[in-house]
Amino acid sequence: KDEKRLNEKLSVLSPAGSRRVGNSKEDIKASFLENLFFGIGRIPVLTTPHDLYTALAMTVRDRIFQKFVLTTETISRQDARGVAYLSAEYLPGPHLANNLLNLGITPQTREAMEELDIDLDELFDIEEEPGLGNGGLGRLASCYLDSLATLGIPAIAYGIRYEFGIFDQMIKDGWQVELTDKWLHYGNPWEVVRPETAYEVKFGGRTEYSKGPDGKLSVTWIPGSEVKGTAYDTPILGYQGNGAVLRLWRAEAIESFDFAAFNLGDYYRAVEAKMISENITKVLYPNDQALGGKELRLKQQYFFVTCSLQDIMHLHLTQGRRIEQLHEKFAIQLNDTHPAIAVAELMRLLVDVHQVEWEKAWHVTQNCFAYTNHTLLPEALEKWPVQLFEKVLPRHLEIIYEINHRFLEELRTRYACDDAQIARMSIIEESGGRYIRMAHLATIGSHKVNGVSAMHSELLKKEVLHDFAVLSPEKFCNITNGITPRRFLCICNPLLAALIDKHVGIDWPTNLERLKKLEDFADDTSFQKEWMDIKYKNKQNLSSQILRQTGIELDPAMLFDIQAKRIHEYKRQHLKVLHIISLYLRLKKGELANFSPCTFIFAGKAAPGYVMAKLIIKLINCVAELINRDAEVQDQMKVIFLPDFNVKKAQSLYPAADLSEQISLAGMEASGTGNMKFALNGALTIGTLDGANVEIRQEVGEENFFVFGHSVEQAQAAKSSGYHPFDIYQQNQLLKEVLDFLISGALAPEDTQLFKPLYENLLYQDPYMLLADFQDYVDCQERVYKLWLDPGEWTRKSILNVARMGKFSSDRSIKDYSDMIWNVKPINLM
Ligand code: KOT
Repeated sequence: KDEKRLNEKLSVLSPAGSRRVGNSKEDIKASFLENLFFGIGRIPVLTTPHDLYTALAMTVRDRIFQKFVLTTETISRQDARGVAYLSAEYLPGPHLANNLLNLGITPQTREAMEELDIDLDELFDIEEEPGLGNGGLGRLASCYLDSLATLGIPAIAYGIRYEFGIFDQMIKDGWQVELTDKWLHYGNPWEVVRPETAYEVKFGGRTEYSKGPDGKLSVTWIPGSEVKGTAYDTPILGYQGNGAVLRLWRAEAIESFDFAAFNLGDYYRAVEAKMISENITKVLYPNDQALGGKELRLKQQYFFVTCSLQDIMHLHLTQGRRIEQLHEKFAIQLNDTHPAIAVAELMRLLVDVHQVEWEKAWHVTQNCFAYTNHTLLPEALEKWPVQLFEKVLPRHLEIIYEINHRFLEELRTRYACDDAQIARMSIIEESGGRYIRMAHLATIGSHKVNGVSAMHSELLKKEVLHDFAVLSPEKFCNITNGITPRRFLCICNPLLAALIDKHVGIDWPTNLERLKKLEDFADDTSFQKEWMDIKYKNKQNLSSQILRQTGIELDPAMLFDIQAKRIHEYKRQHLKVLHIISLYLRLKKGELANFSPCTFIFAGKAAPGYVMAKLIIKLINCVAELINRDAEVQDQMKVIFLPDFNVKKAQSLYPAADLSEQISLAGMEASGTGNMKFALNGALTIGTLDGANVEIRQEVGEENFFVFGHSVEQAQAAKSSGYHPFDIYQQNQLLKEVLDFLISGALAPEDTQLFKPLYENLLYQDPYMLLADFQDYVDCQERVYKLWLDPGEWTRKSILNVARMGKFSSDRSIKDYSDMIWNVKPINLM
């Protein structure tokens, strides 16, 4: 009955007749052909594969828009409170398969294509994904947008439409080579440009103060330059219903032509102005977690923040509300400090533009914003040199000084803080150059601050934001990360999803706790058999992909041991390498008793300027080359570096993993989300007590998780009592052999010194304590190999892992944000 009512409403709201957007095989086929002809001017015999992909994308898009009309109408009619998510990065992954799933039309679309002799999977393969992020943080934003849409919470996600996203990674002679990303090369059928939704953005210049007729002092910002931000909307459909919007801003020249310059005959200068404006959204900065004071990066941040805030205010005011009520209608989430300038910008817009009194404006600001921290790594905490900041955003510097002045005054008078504490808490860092600490600005300007796993949130309060947490404990909370089970199970692992459907019913994708029911089948041998068969098929799939890409043949019967994530020393890919070398050396000496044939797969990008991370990639490839060519160990081990890790590749890695490597030094990985994706697809985890590993282990049961390594406390104790990696090297015979092997010439005969920097770093500094955890890791792996010899028991644990992953649905995370931070509720479509 409800469905009928909704459909009636839809037919009133959307002008198109129902035929065009019907969901039967015939309807889909007809509108596909129509889009092919009228949308891109092709007939079936004269098409490229890309034409076919585009026509199908348009066909799907029509259906999405039809649903969207309803969501938009309902939000505005119910005058609902909503969320604005501000993030400099998103990694949505390929849209086509996701949208088909969410519309519930995958089977009939596949049939419609089959009737036209088109393989739907080949169309999936054609899609270029938007690589508008570096890794975990950007993918989290996209999982959250999926859940916001699915739960029916009014939401807009704001970000930057980078023309070039994260670089494509190639491997040449074992080294990473970066190529420019071309995601927009063939056009983007999923976005709609909104030229009428555009805002002006000022940079540089100076401020002027004047007294108005009422005697009040007012400030004018006279900019040095100006650009325009135009909205590009991508509809994000939730599972079976609602929608949300991803609104990305592109920088353009205010006037596409500088006529003043042109009239003077300087045509090139006129066009130059346009080029300079467009530079702002040209490229995503690929550095994860360490950025110097790059002026363009600051401009990017301010650019997307001001467009987003102006848009939020515009939406608010056009609903006939007062600007002082902004916080009653919008919760604005800051995804790390990249958008933290929003605190100063909202104050500027309220005070300078809308003439709201400072105290009132501050109340609105603090109640709008909440801030999520994603890292404790000191080099990742954003700070801007005051000088640079003043050059780009002179008015904002004044506002930040005022915010800071009032805040420090309060510390002195209300909390009687001493000078040392005041210096620690100030937004301005004064020791060794003056910097603006963005985490402090975000914390002071927000009503809530959260970490992304239980452990990380505790460490945040104990370390980076300790003083703030002591003064305002109620401000701090934890929201453990989650992942969307739609993309990371339904789509990437259809065989497993179908098996689960059969045994627990079909509503688990939106109620992930339902997976608990799988516990009933953990000991059922025929169920185990089906489970193992699916894993085997997924490993076959991955193997043929790897064969195509690298020319290396794999045996799906081997244990697939995978580490896929950004390459970073703290994530310790090189610890895995040391382990592989130890196995190889022992195998060669005939000393390895308990071993199960293993395929080790690595995937991940290194920041282009991160020399050590790039050397680690080279090391992996040298080890791979040596081992894969050694006939003696052929049946025992293989090592693969799968190039160009992205969301699409990730989707075929997770379902094929037997073992998931989550081996960062404890205290370093804020949460991790790959750990959740692997476990949800039936991999067992070997991991340290770091980030969300702790909670995963708690959920799946200690006996179903391979834990090793120093705890945070142990690591900190070891460091403060003087950590001497060289002593460990000398005392551990196996470790010594492995490390010496790095510089023995066996790996790089043409340059024996190649890995010396890595070698020396480990022997004399070892900041991420690989040596301290090495032996425990090796021992723990032996337990892994022992269990592998008992497939029934392994499979039982694999089933229990999946059964107990309910907590890690991003739907749960978003419900937590909604209750604890945003105070928002789903809309009612009826
Ligand atoms: C990058 C630059 C500055 C500050 C933070 C980052 C950052 C953090 N980028 N990605 N992260 C990761 O975020 C994920 C989602 O919360 C976490 O799971 C992961 O542990 C972070 O490393």
